Amino acid sequence: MFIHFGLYTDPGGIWNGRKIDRSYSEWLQASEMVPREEYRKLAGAFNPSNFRADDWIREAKNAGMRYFLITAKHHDGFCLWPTRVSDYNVMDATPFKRDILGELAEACRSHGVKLGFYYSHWMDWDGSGGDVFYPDDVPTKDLSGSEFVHPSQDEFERYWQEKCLPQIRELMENYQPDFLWFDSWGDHTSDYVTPKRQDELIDLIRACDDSCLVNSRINFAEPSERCDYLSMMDNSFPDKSFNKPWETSGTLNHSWAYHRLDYDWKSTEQLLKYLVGNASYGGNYQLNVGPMPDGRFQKAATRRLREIGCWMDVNGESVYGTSASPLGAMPWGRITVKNDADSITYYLHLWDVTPDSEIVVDGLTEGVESAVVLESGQPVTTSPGDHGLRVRVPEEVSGLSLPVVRVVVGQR
Ligand code: JFZ
Repeated sequence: MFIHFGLYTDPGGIWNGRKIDRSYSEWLQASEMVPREEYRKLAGAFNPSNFRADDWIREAKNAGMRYFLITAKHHDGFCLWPTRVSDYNVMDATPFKRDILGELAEACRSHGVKLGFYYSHWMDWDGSGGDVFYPDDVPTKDLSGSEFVHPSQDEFERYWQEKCLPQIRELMENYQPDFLWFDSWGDHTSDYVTPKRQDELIDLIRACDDSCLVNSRINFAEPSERCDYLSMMDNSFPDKSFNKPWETSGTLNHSWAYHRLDYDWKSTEQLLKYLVGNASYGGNYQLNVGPMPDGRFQKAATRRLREIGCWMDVNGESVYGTSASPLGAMPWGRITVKNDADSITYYLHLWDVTPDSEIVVDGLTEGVESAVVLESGQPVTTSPGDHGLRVRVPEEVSGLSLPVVRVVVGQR
């Protein structure tokens, strides 16, 4: 579970009574070029009275999720923990005065869910020297002397040494995260997040805890070889495997943070296909929620999480601990694989099949020991074919959503 939560949550994509231009509500400050002093006033209203860390982590676990990450600091520079490095944080600047990251870290530990932090290491719009963003249609000449001018190398270096690195050390020492998720995109990240700075950041993290994982969006275009896992672009689902663990971060609707006018909710079936599709190429799926200003999840979010959880309750083994299928995608669906000492288990994810018809698993020629529908335990008839295994799709699958057939073959 990925969470976007911060000062941008209250406005929820509306500013001065108008829907903001950018579709990501967390981009309010840049989208509307809100002067910093004005934007900072949002801290005075940040008070999620119904925030219960345990409820968030319980929903994640109930959905079958095994790890959790939250926006410790997003592009606006506001921090969800009582950092000593900047008073622009939940304890010093808001009436809420609680350590949101600390409460979530505790809840993750008590529920056995892995913990990670999103940290905007490149963009920081609080004036401390991080890089800035302004709408493409604003001529730079009108920006001279404004808050929206890219920082000089000296200004960025001051931000890097006096805010970014010290805060990463704080997050590591205070909360012992299992992984960090840095954010960048596009080419000009390298203007600031140079190979030298990537090394500096990774050195610090390794020195604090060499088991803490770092993602490739430390510099999306030119990630250090030392990064541990690959982060795809938002909501992009590759049709191939990679030589490193990888993940796609995706939204339930469109915006990452809560947006009052974002009704573009994806169907539970589509979300499950993204999860299984990535698993069939050896990748993870980080599904995002943008909680409401009072801290609760929207019903549309909770409903999808719980429906995904119901499917995972009966079919979870076809995702957890599986690896990419060497057989690739099939016209009728996807395959995930689990290798054991003496057998290989193929999970056939039946997406586009006709009940009581035959499908072929191209390339699967080993002898079958067993084949059953995971959810019902119904035996499935198979026979070796010219190009692969012929599988008789039972009539009864019509009553199942995204049914999975488990086929066990003996190791040669
Ligand atoms: C980035 C963030 O900007 C966004 O707010 C969210 O946190 C997401 C997970 O990561 O998303 C972006 C932003 C810009 C581009 C791509 C992803 N872009 O311009 O290509």
